[in-house]
Amino acid sequence: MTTRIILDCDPGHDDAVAMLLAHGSAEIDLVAVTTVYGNQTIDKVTRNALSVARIAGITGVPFARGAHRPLVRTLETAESIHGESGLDGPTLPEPSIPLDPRHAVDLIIDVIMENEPGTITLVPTGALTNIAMAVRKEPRIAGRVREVVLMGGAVHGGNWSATSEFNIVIDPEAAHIVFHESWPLTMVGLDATHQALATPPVLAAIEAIDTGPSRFVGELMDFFANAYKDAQGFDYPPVHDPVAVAYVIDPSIVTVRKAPLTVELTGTATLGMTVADLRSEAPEGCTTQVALGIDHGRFWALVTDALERIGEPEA
Ligand code: PIR
Ligand code: CA
Repeated sequence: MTTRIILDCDPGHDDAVAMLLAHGSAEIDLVAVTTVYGNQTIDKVTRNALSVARIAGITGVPFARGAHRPLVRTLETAESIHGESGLDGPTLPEPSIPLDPRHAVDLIIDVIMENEPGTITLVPTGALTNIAMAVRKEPRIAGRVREVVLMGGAVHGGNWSATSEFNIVIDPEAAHIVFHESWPLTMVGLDATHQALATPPVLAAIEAIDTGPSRFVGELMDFFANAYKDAQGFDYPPVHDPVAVAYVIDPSIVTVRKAPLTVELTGTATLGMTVADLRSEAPEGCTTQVALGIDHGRFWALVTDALERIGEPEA
């Protein structure tokens, strides 16, 4: 049984790895890729998504451009981490597939409404603007998606402020909409993704695959490692977004706990903080859960397996 997913992303070094993992996994059927501003502007991340598609040999999958700014707040990008292009490091090829003419919001709605209920998993790895807009435009999608597995938030701490994670804090109103919908939702936040470190043995295993896509990941990780060292003092960079994809492939790789979740919208020092109520067992009917850790070895084995399966795509 494969799981059909829509990847809604802002590539982004770790988004690129998430796309490669989804494409290379035998357990996943990547049915659409949509983009959202975030790590860089919408034009840049959309072009990056198409360049990654070429490197990975992804064809026959619609790619659509989405929101260019948050619902309420002003646009903020993560150039300090992802560079001027949003995917600094490797040389990016010209895209070889066209963009779908639809807005990402419409592609998301169309895919969910055209497929059997309970078959499409949404995997957002950027700001939640497109997802929030989609469920407001077509509320029936809430009852039709299998689940939402998103990278964002944190139970403890943040990376864009003391309390808040980037994907959530740049559009907290969108996150609030998504967190309070009726669909099952798994928040794969920093508590889990800060364990997904690209350590030297991991990088050696990726390098040993010795294909175009594996060398691309190596070049991405070189830049990402330096940026993370300079900006946040990490010895090795956390590769956030593929953890959400890994959870879809094999939930046993991620430790999760059911808990009511919400997003801080009015805090003066805590805007965009995700609040998980872990005081006691989740109440009956709780549809949200939070990731608290990963199995590092099995997570990276999924990534290297996917790169092996992708092999050397035709140029
Ligand atoms: C990563 C990101 C943004 C800022 C930093 N400092 C690091 C991006 C990643 O693409 C990921 O989806 C999420 N946002 C992690 O916060
Ligand atoms: Ca991202």
